Amino acid sequence: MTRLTEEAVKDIPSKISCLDHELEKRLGMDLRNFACYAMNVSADDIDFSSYKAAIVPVTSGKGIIGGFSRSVAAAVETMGIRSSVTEACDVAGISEAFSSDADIIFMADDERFIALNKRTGSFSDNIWSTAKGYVTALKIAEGGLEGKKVLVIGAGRVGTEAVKMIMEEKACADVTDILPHKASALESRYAGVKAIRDVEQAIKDNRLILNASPGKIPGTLIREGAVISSPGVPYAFDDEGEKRAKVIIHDVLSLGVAVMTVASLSLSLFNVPAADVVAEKVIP
Ligand code: 2YC
Repeated sequence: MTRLTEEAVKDIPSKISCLDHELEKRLGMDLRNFACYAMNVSADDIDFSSYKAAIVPVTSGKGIIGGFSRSVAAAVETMGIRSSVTEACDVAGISEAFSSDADIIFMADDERFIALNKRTGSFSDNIWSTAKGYVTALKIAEGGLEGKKVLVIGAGRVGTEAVKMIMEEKACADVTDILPHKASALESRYAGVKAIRDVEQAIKDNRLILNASPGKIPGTLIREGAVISSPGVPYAFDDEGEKRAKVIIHDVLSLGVAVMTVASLSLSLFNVPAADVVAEKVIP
C-alpha cells in the first residue's frame, strides 16, 4: 500500500470543492451521490446532516502524515457530515471521539484505514472502499463493464479487491504486477483472470484500465480513447497519456474516503450489511 505524503495531501482541504465539481463533470455525480451510487444506496435514505465524524490522528509506525486528518475531514464535510479532527492522538484521541457526539470515527495507521460507526459497532475499510470507488468510476465512465475486459495494473490490496469486483460485474481481467507471482496468484484464484507479464504490451492492448500501482505510465503506451480509473498514487500519467485517454479518473484520497463513509453509514441504515459491503462487526 503506498503511504501518502504531506505533499500529496496538502492541497486537499482547499481544493476539495473543485474536486467535487470535477467528479460531477466527469461522472455526473458529486462525491456524496457517487459514493451512494457505489454503495447501492439512495442518498435520500441517509440524513447526512444528522451525523458527525471525528478523525483521530495516529502516531504509530511511520507516524502522522501532516494534513492527512484534515484532508479526511474536508472530504467527509463535503458530503454534508460535520467533521473534526480530535485534539488528542491514538487511544486518547479515540476516547475523545467516543465521549464526543461523533457517530463515525476515522483512524489510520500504516496498515489499515477504517471508519468505525459508533451507532452500529461496525466499520468500513479504505482499501475495499477505494477499490469499490474506482471500479464504479470505471463502470460509469464506460457505461457498464459486463462482457468486457479490464487491465488491472498492480495486484496489491486495492488491485486484488478491484479484480474481485470486476469479476462480480461479469467482466474479465488481465492482471499485471511488478512481482509476477502476485498476478499469477489471482489467475489461479479466479476464473476469467489472466496474469500478464509484458505490462507495456498489455497497456497497448487494453482500452479499459484500472491502475492500482505507484508506477509512472508513459502516455505513448496509452490507446486512443482509453478509459482509465487510477487510484494509484502518485499520479501516473503524462500529457501524452491525458491527450490519448478519453477519461482518467484519479484523486489522492477523497473517492475512497467518500465510499468508506457511506459504507459505514449504510450498515446503520439497514442494520445489516448492504449487499456487498465488506465490513466486520466490531461489537456483536
Ligand atoms: O496521520 C495519520 O494519522 C497517519 N497514521 C495516517 C497514515 C495513513 C497511511 N495510509 C496511507 O497513506 C494511504 C491511505 C489513504 C490508505 C492507503 N494508503
